[in-house]
Amino acid sequence: MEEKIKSFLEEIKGFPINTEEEAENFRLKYLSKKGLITSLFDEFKTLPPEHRKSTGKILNELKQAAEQKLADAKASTHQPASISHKLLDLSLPADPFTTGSRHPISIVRKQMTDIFTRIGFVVSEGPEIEDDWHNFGALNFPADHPARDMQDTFFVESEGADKWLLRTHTSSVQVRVMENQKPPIRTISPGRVYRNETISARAHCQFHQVEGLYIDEGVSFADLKQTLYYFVQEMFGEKIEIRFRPSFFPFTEPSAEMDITCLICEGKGCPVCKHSGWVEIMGCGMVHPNVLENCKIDSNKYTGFAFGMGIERITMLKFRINDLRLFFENDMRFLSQFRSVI
Ligand code: 2NM
Repeated sequence: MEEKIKSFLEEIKGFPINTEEEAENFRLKYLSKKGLITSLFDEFKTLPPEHRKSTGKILNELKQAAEQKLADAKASTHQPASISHKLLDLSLPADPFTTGSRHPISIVRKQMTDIFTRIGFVVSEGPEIEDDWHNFGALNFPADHPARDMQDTFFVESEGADKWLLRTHTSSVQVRVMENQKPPIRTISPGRVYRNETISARAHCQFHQVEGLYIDEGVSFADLKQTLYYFVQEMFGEKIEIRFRPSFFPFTEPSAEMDITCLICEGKGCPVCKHSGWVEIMGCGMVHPNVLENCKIDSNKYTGFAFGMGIERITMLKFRINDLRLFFENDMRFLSQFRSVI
């Protein structure tokens, strides 16, 4: 019998226990009421008394070794039995499933570009780091224009004569289009722009623009008005009207600013529209002949209109957001409110 006990001791030592299931198999095989060690104790009782002392000693050692092995294994298999049962409770409700959502600026940028691509405009993009020519020179900004000052524009430290800067508008993209394509040109340029502003609820040093450009023979201010009216009706609804006020930009002549019916009070007058019933949403005008000539387009043959607007401004009006800084803080309490918008 002692030989048998010794061989079981070897067997127990080599028994692999890595999972809770293997631990239970081990217990059933060796330590349960019908297990091998229990039956060895039954056999032990039948031994003649003179053999009992030495056999009893190694039999007890075998039992202790088995119990120790099982205890060690239970401690190292990671979950106590009670918790693992909970983990497997298939009747529990599932964890809530949360998906991400688009940033409101991305939502509105897409709505805006969709409206213009439906009537034949093509999206064009360009670099955010620009040279003086594409951001200012070609656009008819005089050498002493205040926008060319460090006060308004971020310049990038650069070696040599070239002055690099962060584009202050996406008109720079349209200069590249005019330089590289022949009319007819119908393009819109959405993108991020930079201006050296003190950050507040109404101003930021970075924001987003959509600029548009249409050049062909015989393009008139009437085309500009009808295109922008179509845009406003698609973007804000059929009740919304437009009006133009004369303005000035270096790259357009004549130039105008366009207002739409105040969305908050529907034109009745409220604090948002300063009781005028109108809110400004963009600048526009007929492309200045100097700009066309700078881009090697014959200004006697071709005319064009252009416009530019801030995506933040449109988004604020559409979703009634009153602080520009919210767009750049990435606070989940703000962003998660746009989950239901596509
Ligand atoms: C505006 C207002 C008026 C504009 C001009 C051009 C270009 F490249 F054709 F000269 N692009 N965008 C423009 C015109 C932008 O933003 C307030």
